[in-house]
Amino acid sequence: MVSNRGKKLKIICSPVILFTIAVMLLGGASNSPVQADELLRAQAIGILYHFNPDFEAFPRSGAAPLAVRFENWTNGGERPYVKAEWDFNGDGVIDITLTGTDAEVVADVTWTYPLPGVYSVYLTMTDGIPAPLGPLVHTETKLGYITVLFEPWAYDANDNGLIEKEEVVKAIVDYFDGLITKTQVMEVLQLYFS
Ligand SMILES: [Ca+2]
Ligand SMILES: [Ca+2]
Repeated sequence: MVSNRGKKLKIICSPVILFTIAVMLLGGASNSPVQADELLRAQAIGILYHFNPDFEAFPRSGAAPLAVRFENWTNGGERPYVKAEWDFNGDGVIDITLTGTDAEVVADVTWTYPLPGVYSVYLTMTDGIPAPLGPLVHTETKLGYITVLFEPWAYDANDNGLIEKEEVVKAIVDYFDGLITKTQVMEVLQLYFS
C-alpha cells in the first residue's frame, strides 16, 4: 500500500503533470488579460522547470591561433534538448548550431580563435517542453571568458624559425586592418631585424 502510494506520488510529481495542474489552477483562477496569463505561465514554468544552460572551455587562454574545446554542462529543463546555439566571440552572430538527438545537441564543440583578444561566450539552449507550454530558451553568458594572447612567431607562416619580409608585410597589413596593435606589429618587426 505504502509503496503504491509512493509510486503514484512520484507519477503525479513528474514536471509535465505538475505543470499541467499548475496551468489549470492558474488559468481557472480568473479571466485575466493575456499579459497576466503569460506572466503566470512564465512563473509556473520557472517554479516547475529549473533550466540552467552552462559550459566550460579548455583551455581558456593561450596564443593565437587558439583552438578551444567547449563542453556543454547544461542541466534541468525538459530533455531531450532540441538545440544548442554557440556564439564564441560575443558578436551576436551564432557560430555553431547543434540539433538532432539530445547527445548531438550537448556534444562538445571546438572553435579556433585566429586573433588575439578577450572574448565573451554565449550558449543558448532550447529544451524539449512541447508547445504551447514550451520550449524554454535560456542563454548562459560568460563575459571575457576566453583570452587569446599575441604570439609574434605566429607570423612565421612557413614555420622555418625566421620572420621573413612577406611575413612582416602580413603583420603590417593586419595592423592597418586593425587586427593587431602597434606594439604587436613592432614585436614582429623586431624578430625580422634580429
Ligand atoms: Ca559569433
Ligand atoms: Ca618564416
